[in-house]
Amino acid sequence: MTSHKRLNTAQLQAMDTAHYLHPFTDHKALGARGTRIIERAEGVYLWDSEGNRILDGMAGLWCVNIGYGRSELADAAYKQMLELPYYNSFFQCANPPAVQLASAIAEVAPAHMNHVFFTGSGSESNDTILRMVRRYWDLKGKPGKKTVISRINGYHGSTVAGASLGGMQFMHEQGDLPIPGIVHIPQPYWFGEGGDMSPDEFGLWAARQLEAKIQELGVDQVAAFIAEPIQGAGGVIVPPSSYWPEIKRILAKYDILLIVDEVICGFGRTGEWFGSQYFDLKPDLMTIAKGMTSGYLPMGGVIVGQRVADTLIEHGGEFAHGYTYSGHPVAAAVGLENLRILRDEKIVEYVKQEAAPYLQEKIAQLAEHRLVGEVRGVGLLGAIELVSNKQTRARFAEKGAAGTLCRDMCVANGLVMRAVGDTMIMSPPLVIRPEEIDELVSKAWRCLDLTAEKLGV
Ligand code: PXG
Repeated sequence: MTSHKRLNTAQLQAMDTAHYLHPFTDHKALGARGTRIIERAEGVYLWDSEGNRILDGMAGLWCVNIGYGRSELADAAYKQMLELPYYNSFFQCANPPAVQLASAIAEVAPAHMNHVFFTGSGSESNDTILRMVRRYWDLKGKPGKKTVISRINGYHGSTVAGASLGGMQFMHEQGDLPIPGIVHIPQPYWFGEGGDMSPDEFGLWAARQLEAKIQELGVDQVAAFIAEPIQGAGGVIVPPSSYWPEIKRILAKYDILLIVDEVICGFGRTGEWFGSQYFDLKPDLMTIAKGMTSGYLPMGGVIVGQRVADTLIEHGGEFAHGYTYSGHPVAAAVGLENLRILRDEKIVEYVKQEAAPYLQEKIAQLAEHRLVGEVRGVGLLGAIELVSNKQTRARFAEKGAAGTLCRDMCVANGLVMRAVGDTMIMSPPLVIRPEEIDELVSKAWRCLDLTAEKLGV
């Protein structure tokens, strides 16, 4: 067996092409081009196998909240592996880090949310939630309430339940999805779909699609509504300010459970511990993963509010669900240390008071660029919409071409920004410093210039 350290880029790329099937990848195209090998990272920077330094404007995949290279997390994992590398949480057992992590999460979660079910990822968490809300309504004597309402272009993972809850058409097409009992309503994406309405008019219209769907299905059929506070993978879609208050009104009127998918917005991204706090939501269940361990080890979970937890606990009987790695002691020890760092170093406060206002002020200036139709964001999430006409919000003829071009320009110039169609998105580590934000924004401006030149506009 050869250590990867001794292999050069070409050797790694050849082995990769021969053996490695990547997520969400066209392997024919990748084989022709070759993978970029990321070798190490520190703070907000990555280094590839050719020695290029790249500012990571995506915090990995929206997850490395405390930044790279924190040896405290490595030490926590090392110590825990020596003491207890694995034991399960089935059969009346628990391990100290998992118990302490559940308690530490309950401390930062909204006041009425005091229980955690551990999983290995965001997708597994949403699978858990689908099972849990159906169990809840069964226990409540309303077994007809099985349908979950979700949103077109929401993202809730890639397992069968996760992808069904999500509203990504290209995923549904490949898997005969969604599974029965999951339906989708329009998203609150004013820039793309708001037409002649004002953002607030459109926000109300989009929220009222929920009421229309509940009435169409019949309230006796509807178990829950699931949504991200701000859609991440869909293109950093910040709903108009009229949207969430109207959704809250509708959920209360029909007594429908609210599932808030906090996989991206959780653990400080918006400048609050959770996106639910940013929008003043009172979820019955929250999906968590990513920033829970800052991505240093895989772990996810479901934070369960009082109403559902009380019913599950007080009714008794087994909830027949769980994973081998639910409450994994090493992942939990890393999660606990990650929470300690977020809290002791006041990183969430830093986002709210310094980093987010600075980033939002700087990226707002990109709206002056001739290629940019809108810039929006909350906390350390940002989106830049590329258009062919600033006034009409018209796109370029070939959908996604400008975004892909801009993304490639960014990587070539030492910046990771993702493209969702023709929307450039960012989600840097929460610890990004002001001078690193300056670097991010000046590189973004330069890459917009290069993209415009290439497009001939
Ligand atoms: N919910 C949300 C809101 C997510 O963003 C998941 C659930 C699923 O988590 P796991 O851990 O199962 O991947 C996610 C994941 C992208 C991208 O291209 C985003 C995610 C995953 C992969 C790619 O932006 N988010």
